[in-house]
Amino acid sequence: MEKSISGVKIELTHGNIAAQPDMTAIVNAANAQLRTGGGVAGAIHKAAGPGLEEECRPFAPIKPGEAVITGAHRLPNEYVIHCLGPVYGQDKPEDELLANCYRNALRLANENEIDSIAFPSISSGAFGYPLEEAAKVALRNIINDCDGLSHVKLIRLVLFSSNDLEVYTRTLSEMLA
Ligand code: AR6
Repeated sequence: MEKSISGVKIELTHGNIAAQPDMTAIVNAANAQLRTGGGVAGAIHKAAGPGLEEECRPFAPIKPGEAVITGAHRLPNEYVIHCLGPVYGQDKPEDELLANCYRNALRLANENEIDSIAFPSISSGAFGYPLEEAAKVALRNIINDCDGLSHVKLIRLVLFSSNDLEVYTRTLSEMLA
């Protein structure tokens, strides 16, 4: 699915965040220590190689909602933006902290004159955020921020399962209806 909002294209696709060679930046669903892990963080660090953890070290630890930017090392992108999502039921208010991830990542992308950025569904894996709620927060904040983006022209959400893609597609259609 594709939609254009204030000149910014929003794309929803099924795939692996670590295999998006046409995107300038990809977003990591990080841990506070900015180390490798499971899910998205594991896939990104594995593909990037050990230089990514090394570059991340001085920035750690980060707090829920925060984002930091690094190079992409062996990944086919220029940048990785690392966001720490909230652990559902623990870091509160969850919706504000999750919103801050998307907003801070887009701010960093725009400040670094990045034209295209791919996000995973932050917090909806190991951190337990219910997918439908996570999709609403992600899409609402991305849509709201499109107006203020002077450099970002393409925002892609890379969903790991066909069910996740379906939920995001339905949520975006309802929001724009
Ligand atoms: N590409 C795109 N999406 C993926 C991929 C992938 N390669 N792998 C998983 N997903 P998660 P979180 C989906 O757990 O909830 C890590 O261990 C997944 O199905 O990666 O923010 C870190 O070290 C889910 O929908 O991130 C942290 O400790 C979504 O991406 C912790 O997990 C997010 O799942 C972060 O937890």
